[in-house]
Amino acid sequence: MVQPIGVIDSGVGGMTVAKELMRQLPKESIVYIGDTKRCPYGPRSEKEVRTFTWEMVEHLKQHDIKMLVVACNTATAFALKELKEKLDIPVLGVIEPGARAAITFSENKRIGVIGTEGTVHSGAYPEALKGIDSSIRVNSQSCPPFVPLVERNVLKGPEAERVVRETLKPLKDQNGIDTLILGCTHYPLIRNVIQREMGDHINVISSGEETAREASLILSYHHLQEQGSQPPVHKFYTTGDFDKFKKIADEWFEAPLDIFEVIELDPVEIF
Ligand code: I24
Ligand code: DGL
Repeated sequence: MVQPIGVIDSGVGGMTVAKELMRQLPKESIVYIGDTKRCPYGPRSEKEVRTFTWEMVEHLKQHDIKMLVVACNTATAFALKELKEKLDIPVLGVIEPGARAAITFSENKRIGVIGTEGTVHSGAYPEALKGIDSSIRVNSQSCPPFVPLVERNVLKGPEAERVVRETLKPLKDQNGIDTLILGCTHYPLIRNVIQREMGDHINVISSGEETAREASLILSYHHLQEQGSQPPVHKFYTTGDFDKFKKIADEWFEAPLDIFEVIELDPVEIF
């Protein structure tokens, strides 16, 4: 039986991670849940994010997944540790791969992180970075206007440039970083604008690419890679509006996906 990789996200942003997984692991099947009904997670409390994340995980239990990828930075920041503890399959978030890559790239050991309020306030990136190398200095900044900007499809041009310039001004003024982690699923879509604003001397790291690389390593380590000659089957589930979800997926993947469905998540009690 083919076992898929489970991918969960607060909405459609995790499709940036799913696309990278499909590119780097073309034989693997994916089952994706986007909680678009309750998106965004960025401004929500830790308890809410943990609860919603567990609800998606409970739903995935029907799909016999062999590995879980938490594609949402905010969900990773608040729930990864407990998911790893309580699930008996490999669980990968988007924070550690991005942190590891940033440390490899940085020459001066000063790293910037941008993300949602939840991700930045959780301190998960500095924790991951310092856990790998305690001498790293981290400047973090939340960028609340970026998710709504991308979701209005403003990905370039004067408005995008203005919002990015104004939001990143404090981080830029502090100076000194040589590497910037895009700690949110949506930011790769405005990567060029961010890169131009920060300058050519800054390495910009997008966690999605790095996460897919690590997913591949984990699968080989556990001998879980798909060997078969069957084409993969990708299933995409949303808790929200079917047409809006499908439209974004069709545009983003530029290839028809196999199954789209609206699902309801059952409530779970967390402690
Ligand atoms: N990109 C994102 N979210 C949106 C959007 C977008 N609308 C245009 N683009 N809307 O995230 C979110 C709100 N919806 C989602 C579905 O349910 C109801 C609410 C980033 C997407 C990353 C794959 C711009 C856009 C697009 C297609 C591909 C990429 C992209 F339409 F940036
Ligand atoms: N997926 C979220 C993240 O990467 C961004 C959107 C949201 O706030 O839910 O943090």
